[in-house]
Amino acid sequence: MATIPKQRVSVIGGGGNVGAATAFALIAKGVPAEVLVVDVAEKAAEGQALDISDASFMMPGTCRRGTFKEAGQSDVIIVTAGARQQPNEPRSGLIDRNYSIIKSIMDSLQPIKPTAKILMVSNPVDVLTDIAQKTSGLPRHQVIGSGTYLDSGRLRNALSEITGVSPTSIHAYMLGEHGDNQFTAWSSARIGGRPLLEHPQMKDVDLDSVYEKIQRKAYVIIDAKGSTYYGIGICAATLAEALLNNTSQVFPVVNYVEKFGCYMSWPAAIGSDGVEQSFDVKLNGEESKKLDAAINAIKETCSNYQ
Ligand code: 6V0
Repeated sequence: MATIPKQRVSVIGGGGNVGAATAFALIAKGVPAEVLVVDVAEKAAEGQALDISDASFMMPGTCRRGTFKEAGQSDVIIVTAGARQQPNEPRSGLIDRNYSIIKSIMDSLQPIKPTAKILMVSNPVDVLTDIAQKTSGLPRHQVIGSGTYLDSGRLRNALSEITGVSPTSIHAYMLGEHGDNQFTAWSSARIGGRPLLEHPQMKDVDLDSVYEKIQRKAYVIIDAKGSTYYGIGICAATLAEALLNNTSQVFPVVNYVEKFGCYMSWPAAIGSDGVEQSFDVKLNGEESKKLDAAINAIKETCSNYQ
Protein backbone atom coordinates (compact mmCIF):
# COMPACT_ATOMS: atom_id res chain seq x y z
CA MET A 1 0.00 0.00 0.00
CA ALA A 2 1.21 3.50 -0.90
CA THR A 3 2.35 5.78 1.95
CA ILE A 4 -0.27 8.44 2.74
CA PRO A 5 1.31 11.90 2.40
CA LYS A 6 1.23 14.08 5.51
CA GLN A 7 -0.33 17.14 3.91
CA ARG A 8 -3.97 17.09 2.86
CA VAL A 9 -5.83 19.06 0.19
CA SER A 10 -9.60 18.76 -0.12
CA VAL A 11 -11.59 19.72 -3.20
CA ILE A 12 -15.20 20.58 -2.32
CA GLY A 13 -17.28 20.19 -5.48
CA GLY A 14 -14.81 17.57 -6.70
CA GLY A 15 -17.61 15.52 -8.24
CA GLY A 16 -17.98 18.25 -10.90
CA ASN A 17 -15.82 19.32 -13.83
CA VAL A 18 -13.65 22.02 -12.23
CA GLY A 19 -13.15 20.07 -9.00
CA ALA A 20 -12.15 16.88 -10.80
CA ALA A 21 -9.78 18.80 -13.13
CA THR A 22 -8.21 20.42 -10.05
CA ALA A 23 -7.80 17.12 -8.18
CA PHE A 24 -6.30 15.52 -11.30
CA ALA A 25 -3.92 18.47 -11.81
CA LEU A 26 -2.73 18.16 -8.19
CA ILE A 27 -1.84 14.50 -8.77
CA ALA A 28 -0.38 15.04 -12.27
CA LYS A 29 1.83 17.92 -11.01
CA GLY A 30 3.24 15.53 -8.41
CA VAL A 31 2.06 17.52 -5.40
CA PRO A 32 2.89 15.27 -2.42
CA ALA A 33 -0.50 15.47 -0.74
CA GLU A 34 -3.49 13.33 0.11
CA VAL A 35 -6.20 14.72 -2.18
CA LEU A 36 -9.77 14.31 -0.92
CA VAL A 37 -12.67 14.65 -3.36
CA VAL A 38 -15.77 15.91 -1.52
CA ASP A 39 -19.22 16.62 -2.96
CA VAL A 40 -22.90 16.47 -1.96
CA ALA A 41 -23.17 14.21 -5.01
CA GLU A 42 -21.35 11.38 -3.23
CA LYS A 43 -21.51 8.91 -6.09
CA ALA A 44 -19.97 11.42 -8.50
CA ALA A 45 -17.25 12.18 -5.93
CA GLU A 46 -16.55 8.47 -5.49
CA GLY A 47 -16.29 7.98 -9.26
CA GLN A 48 -13.94 10.95 -9.76
CA ALA A 49 -11.73 9.88 -6.83
CA LEU A 50 -11.47 6.28 -8.07
CA ASP A 51 -10.62 7.45 -11.59
CA ILE A 52 -7.99 9.96 -10.39
CA SER A 53 -6.50 7.41 -7.97
CA ASP A 54 -5.71 5.25 -11.05
CA ALA A 55 -3.46 8.10 -12.21
CA SER A 56 -1.70 8.39 -8.85
CA PHE A 57 0.26 5.10 -8.80
CA MET A 58 3.42 6.67 -10.21
CA MET A 59 3.04 9.95 -8.30
CA PRO A 60 3.70 11.00 -4.68
CA GLY A 61 0.09 12.11 -4.14
CA THR A 62 -2.92 9.92 -3.35
CA CYS A 63 -6.63 10.47 -4.01
CA ARG A 64 -9.83 9.24 -2.33
CA ARG A 65 -13.36 10.44 -1.60
CA GLY A 66 -13.58 12.36 1.68
CA THR A 67 -16.18 13.80 4.04
CA PHE A 68 -16.87 17.45 4.84
CA LYS A 69 -15.54 16.91 8.38
CA GLU A 70 -12.24 15.51 7.02
CA ALA A 71 -12.08 18.41 4.58
CA GLY A 72 -12.37 20.89 7.46
CA GLN A 73 -9.17 19.44 8.90
CA SER A 74 -7.22 19.84 5.64
CA ASP A 75 -4.19 22.06 5.09
CA VAL A 76 -5.72 23.51 1.93
CA ILE A 77 -9.46 23.54 1.19
CA ILE A 78 -10.32 24.27 -2.44
CA VAL A 79 -13.96 25.14 -3.13
CA THR A 80 -15.26 24.57 -6.68
CA ALA A 81 -18.85 23.70 -5.66
CA GLY A 82 -21.91 25.38 -7.05
CA ALA A 83 -23.73 26.49 -10.15
CA ARG A 84 -21.78 27.32 -13.29
CA GLN A 85 -22.47 29.86 -16.05
CA GLN A 86 -24.93 29.08 -18.81
CA PRO A 87 -24.02 30.30 -22.35
CA ASN A 88 -23.72 34.13 -22.35
CA GLU A 89 -24.46 34.38 -18.61
CA PRO A 90 -22.04 36.71 -16.74
CA ARG A 91 -20.23 35.25 -13.69
CA SER A 92 -21.95 37.83 -11.49
CA GLY A 93 -25.31 36.20 -12.37
CA LEU A 94 -24.37 33.16 -10.25
CA ILE A 95 -24.34 34.98 -6.91
CA ASP A 96 -27.90 34.16 -5.80
CA ARG A 97 -27.42 30.45 -6.46
CA ASN A 98 -23.91 30.17 -5.02
CA TYR A 99 -24.19 32.42 -1.95
CA SER A 100 -26.24 29.94 0.09
CA ILE A 101 -24.21 26.96 -1.19
CA ILE A 102 -20.94 28.52 0.04
CA LYS A 103 -22.44 29.45 3.41
CA SER A 104 -23.74 25.90 3.95
CA ILE A 105 -20.38 24.42 2.91
CA MET A 106 -18.52 26.57 5.46
CA ASP A 107 -20.95 25.30 8.15
CA SER A 108 -20.42 21.67 7.10
CA LEU A 109 -16.63 22.05 7.31
CA GLN A 110 -16.67 23.16 10.97
CA PRO A 111 -14.53 22.87 13.00
CA ILE A 112 -12.05 24.21 10.43
CA LYS A 113 -8.36 23.63 11.20
CA PRO A 114 -7.05 27.03 12.45
CA THR A 115 -4.03 26.89 10.09
CA ALA A 116 -6.07 25.84 7.02
CA LYS A 117 -6.03 27.95 3.88
CA ILE A 118 -9.20 28.24 1.78
CA LEU A 119 -8.89 28.69 -1.98
CA MET A 120 -12.17 29.75 -3.59
CA VAL A 121 -12.80 28.97 -7.25
CA SER A 122 -16.62 29.04 -7.49
CA ASN A 123 -18.03 32.15 -9.17
CA PRO A 124 -18.41 35.04 -8.71
CA VAL A 125 -15.10 34.31 -7.02
CA ASP A 126 -14.34 37.81 -5.63
CA VAL A 127 -17.60 38.07 -3.68
CA LEU A 128 -17.65 34.39 -2.67
CA THR A 129 -14.12 34.71 -1.23
CA ASP A 130 -15.40 37.52 1.00
CA ILE A 131 -18.36 35.36 2.09
CA ALA A 132 -16.13 32.32 2.69
CA GLN A 133 -13.77 34.37 4.87
CA LYS A 134 -16.57 35.77 6.98
CA THR A 135 -18.40 32.46 7.42
CA SER A 136 -15.30 30.28 7.91
CA GLY A 137 -13.94 32.44 10.74
CA LEU A 138 -10.38 32.19 9.33
CA PRO A 139 -8.22 35.32 9.16
CA ARG A 140 -8.29 37.24 5.86
CA HIS A 141 -4.77 36.26 4.82
CA GLN A 142 -5.73 32.56 4.94
CA VAL A 143 -8.64 32.89 2.50
CA ILE A 144 -7.93 33.64 -1.16
CA GLY A 145 -9.57 33.13 -4.55
CA SER A 146 -8.21 32.04 -7.92
CA GLY A 147 -9.37 35.38 -9.37
CA THR A 148 -7.69 36.67 -12.50
CA TYR A 149 -4.79 34.19 -12.39
CA LEU A 150 -6.50 32.24 -15.20
CA ASP A 151 -7.29 35.42 -17.17
CA SER A 152 -3.68 36.59 -16.74
CA GLY A 153 -2.51 33.22 -18.09
CA ARG A 154 -4.77 33.69 -21.11
CA LEU A 155 -3.29 37.18 -21.58
CA ARG A 156 0.28 35.87 -21.37
CA ASN A 157 -0.49 33.17 -23.94
CA ALA A 158 -1.95 35.80 -26.31
CA LEU A 159 1.07 38.08 -25.82
CA SER A 160 3.42 35.16 -26.39
CA GLU A 161 1.82 34.55 -29.79
CA ILE A 162 2.40 38.21 -30.70
CA THR A 163 5.94 38.65 -29.38
CA GLY A 164 7.37 35.15 -29.79
CA VAL A 165 8.53 35.16 -26.14
CA SER A 166 7.60 32.39 -23.68
CA PRO A 167 4.48 33.25 -21.63
CA THR A 168 6.48 32.54 -18.46
CA SER A 169 8.81 35.46 -19.34
CA ILE A 170 5.97 37.93 -19.86
CA HIS A 171 4.90 39.80 -16.73
CA ALA A 172 1.41 41.08 -17.44
CA TYR A 173 -1.72 41.03 -15.33
CA MET A 174 -5.46 41.10 -15.66
CA LEU A 175 -6.65 42.73 -12.43
CA GLY A 176 -9.74 43.92 -10.57
CA GLU A 177 -12.72 41.60 -10.83
CA HIS A 178 -12.74 38.08 -12.28
CA GLY A 179 -15.61 39.08 -14.53
CA ASP A 180 -16.85 41.89 -16.69
CA ASN A 181 -14.99 44.54 -14.62
CA GLN A 182 -11.52 43.07 -15.06
CA PHE A 183 -8.90 45.17 -16.84
CA THR A 184 -5.41 44.79 -18.29
CA ALA A 185 -2.61 46.62 -16.47
CA TRP A 186 -0.86 47.45 -19.75
CA SER A 187 1.26 50.30 -18.40
CA SER A 188 2.99 48.07 -15.81
CA ALA A 189 3.47 45.02 -18.08
CA ARG A 190 7.12 44.03 -18.62
CA ILE A 191 9.02 41.75 -20.95
CA GLY A 192 12.79 41.19 -20.63
CA GLY A 193 13.07 44.09 -18.19
CA ARG A 194 11.42 46.74 -20.40
CA PRO A 195 7.84 47.92 -20.85
CA LEU A 196 5.82 45.39 -22.86
CA LEU A 197 4.31 48.14 -25.01
CA GLU A 198 7.84 49.10 -26.21
CA HIS A 199 8.39 45.61 -27.68
CA PRO A 200 8.65 46.05 -31.51
CA GLN A 201 5.93 43.44 -32.15
CA MET A 202 3.48 45.34 -29.91
CA LYS A 203 3.73 48.57 -31.96
CA ASP A 204 0.66 48.07 -34.15
CA VAL A 205 -1.34 45.80 -31.86
CA ASP A 206 -4.93 46.80 -31.12
CA LEU A 207 -4.89 46.44 -27.30
CA ASP A 208 -8.68 46.58 -27.04
CA SER A 209 -9.05 43.58 -29.33
CA VAL A 210 -6.50 41.58 -27.30
CA TYR A 211 -8.49 42.42 -24.15
CA GLU A 212 -11.80 41.49 -25.80
CA LYS A 213 -10.41 38.11 -26.88
CA ILE A 214 -9.32 37.31 -23.30
CA GLN A 215 -12.60 38.60 -21.91
CA ARG A 216 -14.70 36.52 -24.31
CA LYS A 217 -12.67 33.31 -24.07
CA ALA A 218 -14.68 31.70 -21.25
CA TYR A 219 -17.93 32.50 -23.11
CA VAL A 220 -16.56 30.90 -26.30
CA ILE A 221 -15.54 27.71 -24.46
CA ILE A 222 -18.86 27.50 -22.57
CA ASP A 223 -20.78 27.96 -25.81
CA ALA A 224 -18.76 25.19 -27.48
CA LYS A 225 -18.56 22.54 -24.71
CA GLY A 226 -20.67 23.65 -21.75
CA SER A 227 -17.95 24.59 -19.24
CA THR A 228 -14.28 25.44 -18.76
CA TYR A 229 -12.15 23.29 -16.47
CA TYR A 230 -8.64 22.32 -17.65
CA GLY A 231 -7.14 25.81 -17.42
CA ILE A 232 -8.71 26.63 -14.06
CA GLY A 233 -7.81 23.14 -12.79
CA ILE A 234 -4.08 23.69 -13.32
CA CYS A 235 -4.31 27.25 -11.93
CA ALA A 236 -6.01 26.04 -8.73
CA ALA A 237 -3.51 23.20 -8.33
CA THR A 238 -0.58 25.62 -8.80
CA LEU A 239 -1.97 27.94 -6.12
CA ALA A 240 -2.48 25.00 -3.74
CA GLU A 241 1.11 23.94 -4.41
CA ALA A 242 2.34 27.46 -3.50
CA LEU A 243 0.35 27.29 -0.25
CA LEU A 244 1.64 23.81 0.65
CA ASN A 245 5.26 24.31 -0.41
CA ASN A 246 5.64 27.88 0.87
CA THR A 247 6.93 29.10 -2.49
CA SER A 248 6.28 32.85 -2.01
CA GLN A 249 5.45 33.17 -5.72
CA VAL A 250 3.52 36.24 -6.83
CA PHE A 251 0.11 35.59 -8.41
CA PRO A 252 -2.78 37.85 -9.39
CA VAL A 253 -5.29 36.27 -6.99
CA VAL A 254 -8.28 37.41 -4.98
CA ASN A 255 -6.90 38.68 -1.69
CA TYR A 256 -8.03 41.31 0.80
CA VAL A 257 -6.36 44.57 -0.24
CA GLU A 258 -6.35 46.88 2.80
CA LYS A 259 -6.02 50.13 0.87
CA PHE A 260 -9.07 49.30 -1.28
CA GLY A 261 -11.05 47.78 1.61
CA CYS A 262 -12.22 44.69 -0.27
CA TYR A 263 -11.31 41.31 -1.70
CA MET A 264 -10.22 41.62 -5.35
CA SER A 265 -7.67 40.31 -7.82
CA TRP A 266 -4.38 41.99 -7.10
CA PRO A 267 -0.78 40.65 -7.11
CA ALA A 268 0.16 38.89 -3.86
CA ALA A 269 2.98 36.62 -2.72
CA ILE A 270 1.56 33.28 -1.59
CA GLY A 271 3.20 30.96 0.94
CA SER A 272 2.30 28.55 3.72
CA ASP A 273 0.62 31.32 5.78
CA GLY A 274 -1.53 32.32 2.81
CA VAL A 275 -1.03 35.90 1.61
CA GLU A 276 2.44 37.06 2.65
CA GLN A 277 2.68 40.37 0.78
CA SER A 278 0.39 42.45 -1.39
CA PHE A 279 1.93 44.77 -3.99
CA ASP A 280 1.46 48.31 -5.17
CA VAL A 281 0.86 48.19 -8.94
CA LYS A 282 1.49 51.46 -10.79
CA LEU A 283 -1.49 52.24 -13.03
CA ASN A 284 -2.12 55.07 -15.47
CA GLY A 285 -5.20 57.31 -15.28
CA GLU A 286 -7.41 55.16 -17.52
CA GLU A 287 -6.46 51.96 -15.67
CA SER A 288 -7.13 53.64 -12.31
CA LYS A 289 -10.68 54.44 -13.47
CA LYS A 290 -11.20 50.78 -14.41
CA LEU A 291 -9.83 49.75 -11.01
CA ASP A 292 -12.34 52.05 -9.29
CA ALA A 293 -15.18 50.51 -11.34
CA ALA A 294 -14.09 46.99 -10.31
CA ILE A 295 -13.82 47.95 -6.62
CA ASN A 296 -17.26 49.59 -6.71
CA ALA A 297 -18.87 46.57 -8.42
CA ILE A 298 -17.35 44.10 -5.91
CA LYS A 299 -18.21 46.25 -2.88
CA GLU A 300 -21.78 46.80 -4.04
CA THR A 301 -22.42 43.05 -4.45
CA CYS A 302 -20.69 42.24 -1.15
CA SER A 303 -22.90 44.74 0.68
CA ASN A 304 -26.00 42.92 -0.62
CA TYR A 305 -24.79 39.51 0.61
CA GLN A 306 -23.78 39.68 4.26
P1 6V0 B 1 -20.26 21.36 -12.14
O1 6V0 B 1 -19.58 20.42 -13.07
O2 6V0 B 1 -21.74 21.48 -12.21
O3 6V0 B 1 -19.80 20.96 -10.65
C1 6V0 B 1 -20.31 21.60 -9.51
C2 6V0 B 1 -20.29 20.59 -8.39
O4 6V0 B 1 -20.66 21.25 -7.18
C3 6V0 B 1 -21.28 19.42 -8.58
O5 6V0 B 1 -20.60 18.19 -8.53
C4 6V0 B 1 -22.26 19.58 -7.42
O6 6V0 B 1 -22.74 18.34 -6.92
C5 6V0 B 1 -21.36 20.29 -6.41
N1 6V0 B 1 -22.10 20.93 -5.33
C6 6V0 B 1 -23.22 21.69 -5.39
N2 6V0 B 1 -23.59 22.08 -4.16
C7 6V0 B 1 -22.68 21.54 -3.28
C8 6V0 B 1 -22.52 21.60 -1.87
N3 6V0 B 1 -23.37 22.27 -1.08
N4 6V0 B 1 -21.46 20.94 -1.33
C9 6V0 B 1 -20.59 20.26 -2.12
N5 6V0 B 1 -20.70 20.18 -3.46
C10 6V0 B 1 -21.73 20.82 -4.04
O7 6V0 B 1 -19.69 22.84 -12.33
P2 6V0 B 1 -18.19 23.23 -12.72
O8 6V0 B 1 -17.28 22.30 -12.03
O9 6V0 B 1 -18.09 23.42 -14.19
O10 6V0 B 1 -18.09 24.71 -12.09
C11 6V0 B 1 -18.01 24.87 -10.67
C12 6V0 B 1 -17.83 26.34 -10.30
O11 6V0 B 1 -16.55 26.79 -10.76
C13 6V0 B 1 -18.86 27.29 -10.93
O12 6V0 B 1 -19.27 28.25 -9.98
C14 6V0 B 1 -18.07 27.95 -12.05
O13 6V0 B 1 -18.58 29.21 -12.42
C15 6V0 B 1 -16.71 28.06 -11.39
N6 6V0 B 1 -15.58 28.31 -12.29
C16 6V0 B 1 -14.66 29.18 -11.86
C17 6V0 B 1 -13.58 29.52 -12.65
C18 6V0 B 1 -12.59 30.55 -12.17
O14 6V0 B 1 -11.71 30.97 -12.92
N7 6V0 B 1 -12.67 30.97 -10.91
C19 6V0 B 1 -13.41 28.91 -13.92
C20 6V0 B 1 -14.32 27.99 -14.33
C21 6V0 B 1 -15.50 27.63 -13.55
